[in-house]
Amino acid sequence: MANGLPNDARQQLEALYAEMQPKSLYPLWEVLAALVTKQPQAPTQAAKWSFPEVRDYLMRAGDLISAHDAERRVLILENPGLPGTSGITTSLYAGLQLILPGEIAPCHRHSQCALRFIMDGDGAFTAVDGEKAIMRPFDLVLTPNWQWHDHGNTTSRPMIWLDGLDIPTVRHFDASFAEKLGDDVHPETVSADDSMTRYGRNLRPLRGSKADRRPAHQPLFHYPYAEWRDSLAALASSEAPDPHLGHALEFVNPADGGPIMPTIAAHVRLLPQGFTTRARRSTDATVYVVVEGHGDAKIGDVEHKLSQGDIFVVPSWQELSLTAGSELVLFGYSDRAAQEKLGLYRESKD
Ligand code: 1HN
Repeated sequence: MANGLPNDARQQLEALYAEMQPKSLYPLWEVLAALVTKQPQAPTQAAKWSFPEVRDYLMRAGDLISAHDAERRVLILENPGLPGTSGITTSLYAGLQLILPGEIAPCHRHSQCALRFIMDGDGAFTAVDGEKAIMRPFDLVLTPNWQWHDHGNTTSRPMIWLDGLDIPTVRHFDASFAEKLGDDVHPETVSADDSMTRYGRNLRPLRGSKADRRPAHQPLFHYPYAEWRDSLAALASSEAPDPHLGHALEFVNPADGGPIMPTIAAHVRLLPQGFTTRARRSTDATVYVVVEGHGDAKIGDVEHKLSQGDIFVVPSWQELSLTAGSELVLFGYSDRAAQEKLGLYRESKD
């Protein structure tokens, strides 16, 4: 804002603004400080959802609309600071999806990439390009962008998972494409979990060979709980936790050792009972799931009680300190993958 101007000049400027406005012209000097802030000024608010509460609403929706009619039966976790955007942060989306026994969520593909983090139920599948991943509690399953995907539940129990997508990021770039396969289910191309044996064991089929099925940049799409939990446990029994993170492991794309997808990074952490992390902030607003245990999250100046199943979001550049009331295990995802490529990512630690 150009302050301290004589009244006369101010009046003439206002007249100039009024004359320019119909031509879609505006003075930068009136808005510069709000455009280029000294530090992030996120509209995103810290927020928390309780899984049992969302589950009840989701089951009620399940009585009223089928997965087929809904295409995807999902309750969006919209950030209270971002009304009308369907975003949980300014770049990411989160929702809880229900698929009932016998249902199919029909096959489609889109520019948005997605992760699924399994919250409830055991044994339903996501198929990616015709390869089923059998989903077990707290597994991480990816749907990289533009890959065909359908979900099906052949078990006798409802299946609920968290969907994390880069919807607001794709909207930001006006780069959204989507199409339906037409058939509900993609033809099965290989047996279930085939990619894990080809690409998930520090091996890959020789490049260009017939066995090299998956896209080279995104070969693996299933990270089972049994594996990541075991690694976290081994880490926790071998050394002291990092003061700011606890014991933390990032999920990586075996093609390049980088984040799981071009726009989204994901990790898990374990805090021993009684441990409190030192405050840390970062530019990647992060969505967390409480996988095991209970505790507290201090976000900025506000304390939030954490129970198993809670989903909570920490806005960009707000300090986070976690306390484990019992051994606490968290899953988290953020847009750090995109920010690092753009040279924007920063963090600071107390
Ligand atoms: C989508 O394709 C899925 O495939 C879930 O399960 C949520 C939200 C917006 C756009 C596409 C899915 C979605 C979505």
